[in-house]
Order: sequence, then C-alpha cells, then structure tokens
Amino acid sequence: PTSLEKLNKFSFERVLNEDPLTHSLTLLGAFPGPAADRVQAIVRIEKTALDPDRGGSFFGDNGLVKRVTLEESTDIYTWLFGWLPEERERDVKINVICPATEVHVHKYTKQELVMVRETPELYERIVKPYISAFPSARTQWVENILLGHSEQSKVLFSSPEFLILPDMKWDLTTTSSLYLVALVQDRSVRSIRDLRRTHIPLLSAIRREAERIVKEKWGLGKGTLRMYIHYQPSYYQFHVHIVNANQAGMMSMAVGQAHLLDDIISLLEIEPDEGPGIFERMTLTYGLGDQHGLFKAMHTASA
Ligand code: M7G
Repeated sequence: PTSLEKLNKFSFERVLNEDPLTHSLTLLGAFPGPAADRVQAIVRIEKTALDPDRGGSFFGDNGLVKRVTLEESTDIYTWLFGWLPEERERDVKINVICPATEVHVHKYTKQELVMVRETPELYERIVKPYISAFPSARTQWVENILLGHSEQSKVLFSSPEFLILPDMKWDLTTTSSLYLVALVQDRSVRSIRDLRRTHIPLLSAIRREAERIVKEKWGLGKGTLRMYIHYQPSYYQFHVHIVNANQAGMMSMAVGQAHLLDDIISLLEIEPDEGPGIFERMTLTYGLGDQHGLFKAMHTASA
C-alpha cells in the first residue's frame, strides 16, 4: 500500500499496542491480496513531531491553534487541549508491514515484561539452541545489506569486517535523532555471548569509524554518540546501535537490554588470556516480553 487509495482498503481487526509516550497506535488488519484473498498487515500510526520553524505561528490572529477547551487552571498553572487546522502538514507517520507474519504480530503486540536472569547454564540449555534454530529468513535483510544487494547507496562505511549505514528508524535528516547501525560480516558472532578478547580490534574500529563519520558528515563532535548492543536482540547477526547521545526515552535503551559498546570493550580488555571468556561466564539479566519466543522457557527456568 503506497497510496491513500490503497491504504483505504485496510480492514481493521484490532489494536495491537498503544503508546501515549510516542503518540502512536499499532493496528492489526488486512489488505486485499492479489487473488481476492486477504493479506495480514500491521499498520503503525504515529503523530509527527511539531515543527520548530512554526514555533512562532501557534498563536495570534491567524494562529495555528483554532480552538481550545480549558482542562484546569490552578495558581500559576493552566492546561488546555487545542485543535490545529485540518490542513496542518504531515500530521502522522504511517509504517506498514505487509504481509505480516505471526512473529511480527507478537513483536508488535503490547507485552508484559518480566526480568529474567540468564546464567551461562541457561544460555547453553535454552538460549543457544533457540538462536541456532532461528529461521535464516528473518535475518535476510541483514544478509542482503552485507552482500551489497540492498541499501547499497546508503552505506556510509564499508570494510571486509563491517558496514555502517543509517538505521531504518532514522529519517536521514534530523541529526538530533541520528540513528545508525554497524553490521558485522562475521556470521559466527550471533550475540554478545560470542564476544572474546580477539574481537577488541573489531569493536574499537566500529567505535572509531562511527565517530569519524558523524564528525565528517554531520559535524557531530566528541561525545555526541551513544553506542550500544542489545541482549536479547531481535536479530542474531551481530550489530551495534549508534545513536545521538541526546536522544532520550527510547524503550530500546532500557537498562538490561542495552549494553554500552564502551563497557563491553572494557570488560573484554580485562578478560584473562586463558580459560573461558567473560561473556561465557556472566549472568545476563534482561526484560523479556510475554510474546517473545524465549519467554516461557526462560521465565520458568530463571532464578
Ligand atoms: P535489534 O537490537 O536486533 O532489534 O536491532 P530491535 O529492532 O528490537 O531494536 C536491529 C536494528 O536494525 C533496529 O534498530 C532496526 O530498526 C534496524 N533494522 C531492521 N530492519 C529490518 C532494517 C532494514 O531493513 N534496514 C536497516 N537499515 N535497518 C534495519
């Protein structure tokens, strides 16, 4: 569905999630398929940010705010609801996944989080087999980028070891919400559990190149980036999130799930030369949604 005419064919089934913080709704429904069938789809609608260039245009004789209702007024504080004119540009951003699989439906359904403690033993017994059985189709998009089949023109840095390119979440222009991703070529590194001392040069190179790129392309200097790795990630092909340090409040930065690249490098630096690696020995604690493929097994087994 690439036009309003096609979007209007959406048959709504139910709300998967609602998030007042991001002003968004995630809907499940279907679009007509090629053979009079129905194709399951997820549509996420999000109110767009207000344009700072219009900061001076909200009030006044011909201001953007056309109507208000008073909610409350006490002492020096007042709050009201306001209506902007219908012709306001780009009110919402619409993201569509079609066809959407059951895995997508689970991923986008509002989830109850529980914290689980993954010991090295639970990793070996539950998580490692789960990662090994992960359908390769789900990381096809990474494979396409690594092989140079997709998003090639967007790649900002490329070496035999890794690529850096804009994350799908970024609008490619707003530097305050800059979001890049580094994708590692080595398919054997599935998650931070696989990192060893020998990976320090790779991780340091990602850090160095990311800092160089944002400086050269967007003038973002020292200390402007927050770089982290998810555990659990959604995709078990090693990658690093590279985000503007001032970008706040994203759920994907939650403590437990996001591990600073700097901390990981530092831990590897103190890893002994002999014996099992630090990430082989650590208990990793994280929040798991009740729709996650690991939820049942980990919730039952976790201490
Ligand atoms: P993650 O930690 O595995 O999972 O990160 P998350 O989605 O729960 O954060 C994967 C990252 O890759 C996310 O930041 C996605 O926005 C990003 N991403 C996902 N896809 C399917 C694409 C894509 O096709 N292109 C690009 N450039 N980024 C993607």
